[in-house]
Amino acid sequence: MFTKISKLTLALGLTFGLAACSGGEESSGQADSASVGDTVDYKITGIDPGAGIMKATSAAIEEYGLSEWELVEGSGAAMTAALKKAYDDEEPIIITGWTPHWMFSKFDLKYLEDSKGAYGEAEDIHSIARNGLAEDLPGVHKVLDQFHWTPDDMGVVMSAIQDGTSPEEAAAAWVEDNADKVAEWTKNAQPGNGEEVKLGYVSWDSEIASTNVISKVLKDLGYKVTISQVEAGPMWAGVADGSIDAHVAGWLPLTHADQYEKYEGKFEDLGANLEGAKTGLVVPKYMDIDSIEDLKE
Ligand code: PBE
Repeated sequence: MFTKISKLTLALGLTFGLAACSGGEESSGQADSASVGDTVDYKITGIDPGAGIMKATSAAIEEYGLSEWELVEGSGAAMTAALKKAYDDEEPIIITGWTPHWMFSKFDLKYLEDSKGAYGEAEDIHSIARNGLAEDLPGVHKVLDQFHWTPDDMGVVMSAIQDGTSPEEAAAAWVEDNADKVAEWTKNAQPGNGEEVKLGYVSWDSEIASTNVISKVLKDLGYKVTISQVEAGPMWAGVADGSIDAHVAGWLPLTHADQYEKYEGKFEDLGANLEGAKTGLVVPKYMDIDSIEDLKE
């Protein structure tokens, strides 16, 4: 539908020349008759309901006065599948997106400008440990504390997984190729002797990558690591009640602000393991909108 409209607009533009373009800026994309909302059924393709980005998006819908819009729940995997399908057909789609994510290297995408700051400024991803981990497993605590990498590093692992490598293998390959970085994380860390370590994570592509990497590093150091896939709420609750030793998926200051406040004092924030993350509404570059405000039209 979108493609047809584009072609029609283009044809009209060619036939009638500038006279047809009353607005002056009209080029291709949404014709006057179809608003962005019409082209996507007023739907924003979301992910799992527990994700911070879902809450931020509900708030954005309020703040920008997008009352006719619906945020559709799903999962990270369902969202990227919908994105791929739309992209292949050059159809419009609006998703809840984030960086680092492999989707930005697979597809030409853009964030919609967020003039009201509904998605905050840049986010960092923090490592979060249960209270008492430093005393019980000082070596693990030290590695988590020293774990620090870049969006590009994470991108390498994420892309490998997306291309079909298993998360364990992709993590192992990255660890092997980045011995210098790993050596910094494990510097002065007490090796393990089969002690059990339980890490929690949510199946967001970024966190599948980071959790598998840190798990591999701890295993290589001699610990017996189990990684458990959980929802966002239970991940934070698990660290707070001690049933999970740590997670490396704390998006702050905004995305997980609720969980952070809820359990403050019941976990140890080991600081950022990655800087320069971001969340927001994301669309393919071929769509003729630039800002969240444009969804009102
Ligand atoms: N995310 C990816 C998560 C954090 C990691 C942005 C989808 C969220 O809670 O929204």
